Amino acid sequence: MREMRPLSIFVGLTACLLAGACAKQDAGSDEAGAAAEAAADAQPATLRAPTPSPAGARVFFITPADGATVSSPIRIEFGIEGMSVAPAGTETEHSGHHHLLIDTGVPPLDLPIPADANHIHFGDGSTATELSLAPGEHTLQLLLADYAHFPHDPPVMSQPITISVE
Ligand SMILES: [Cu+2]
Repeated sequence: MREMRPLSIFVGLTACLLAGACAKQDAGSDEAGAAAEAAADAQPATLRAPTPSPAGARVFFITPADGATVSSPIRIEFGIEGMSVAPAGTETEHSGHHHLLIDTGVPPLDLPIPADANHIHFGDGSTATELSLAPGEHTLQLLLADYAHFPHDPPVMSQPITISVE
């Protein structure tokens, strides 16, 4: 994945900024904390306005089907309606790129989607992949995000599906 390294730096930077803000608030008195909170409410410096998604936009699994029994490598195809797929870094209206959530819940929707073994980015704009998973039950879910890996508002995500890997 080409965008992996810059994304890691970006996520790291965001985490630092957030951690810094938290540390500052923890160190201060209650009054200082309240003031910091008020300031954060007035001017959310480290957060940005979410990218809107159009009404009715959705992503879904074309394959596999929910409840399917499959064998590795598993062919996974992502469907999208009401929006288009654009590579990460390309800001066009009503677009985003796919993220596959594997055996994990939905991440915080006001932050960039993490990049790790449970959160796979398809920043090249691809709409299918082959995945090797250990035998057993696994959950999969799709979550679309904008050019900067932030989920849209409202978020565009599939229902989680459960597959059984032989
Ligand atoms: Cu992404």
